[in-house]
Amino acid sequence: HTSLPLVINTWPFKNATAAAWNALQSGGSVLDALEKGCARCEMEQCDGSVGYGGSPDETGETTLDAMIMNGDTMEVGAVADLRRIKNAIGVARAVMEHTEHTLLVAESASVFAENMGFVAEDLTTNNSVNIFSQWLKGNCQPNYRKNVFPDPSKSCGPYKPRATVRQNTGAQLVNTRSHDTIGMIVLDQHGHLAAGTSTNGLTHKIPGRVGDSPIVGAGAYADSSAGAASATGDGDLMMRFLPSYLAVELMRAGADPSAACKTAISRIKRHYSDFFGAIICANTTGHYGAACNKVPGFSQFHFMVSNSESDTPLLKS
Ligand code: SD4
Repeated sequence: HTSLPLVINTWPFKNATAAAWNALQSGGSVLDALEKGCARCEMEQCDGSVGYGGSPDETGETTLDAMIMNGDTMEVGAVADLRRIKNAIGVARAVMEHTEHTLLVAESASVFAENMGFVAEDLTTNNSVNIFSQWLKGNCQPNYRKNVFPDPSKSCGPYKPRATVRQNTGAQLVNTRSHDTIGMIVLDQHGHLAAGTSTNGLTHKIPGRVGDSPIVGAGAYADSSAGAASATGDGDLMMRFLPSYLAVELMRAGADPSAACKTAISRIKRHYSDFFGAIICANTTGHYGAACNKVPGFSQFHFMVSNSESDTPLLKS
């Protein structure tokens, strides 16, 4: 396909696309490009939902999730609930390249990162402090608890389980301003594929909550013999369906990227018709597509594309 190489990423995070593209142009691998692209968003705090200073949890702390996957070797490195380290995608890559493991979490992931030379620093900013204090003033709404007492609408906890039949309450509380991950796919001229994500997750999440982004097959998946995909949106729901894995398997079976993306989203809609989420897909020839459901505040989901057909990243929807 003549339009190779290809970089695509979720949301209008144009500088991330450009950073990945430039890394490829200067001879970097697809992994280098993916890391540079996502790191760019971590530094810029894209939309407040990637990197430090965004999405404070119930205690006011920002924690990060990230993943990188090599579609040639199927190696993966991921971190979840990472604390005090800004460069989550870098730590994910270190997990992939300097350990036999796939996923490191929480405090232990931070210790690993520090030992690997990453700088530990506070991820709190005035922005995250403000989001947190507004939420406390608003009686901790939205609140992600269910079947607990005291009633989450009246109190900021602590909560205890209520002895009732557990109900599926769906995803009513999620709002998009708290909810934009960078998910990226990079494909080079030789057909090497990589996919990855970086996010600060969900605002006001319960400490310890990990979303779809660092989970293989959920937040992203890459297989250089089939294609790659990456998802964004309500990770608590989306990760139950492994949408990125599903989309890649559909492309392997011959679906074009748009159809694969659409089916992966439809699978989730069967159970959660109002869920918010989107997915980007690319196959091994550089064709790409996307699909979404209920992007709050927007009529469509936007993503970025760079390939040899254009010098600058293009906004698509
Ligand atoms: C999460 N999926 O942690 C991430 C957030 C996100 O667009 O993608 N927002 O649930």
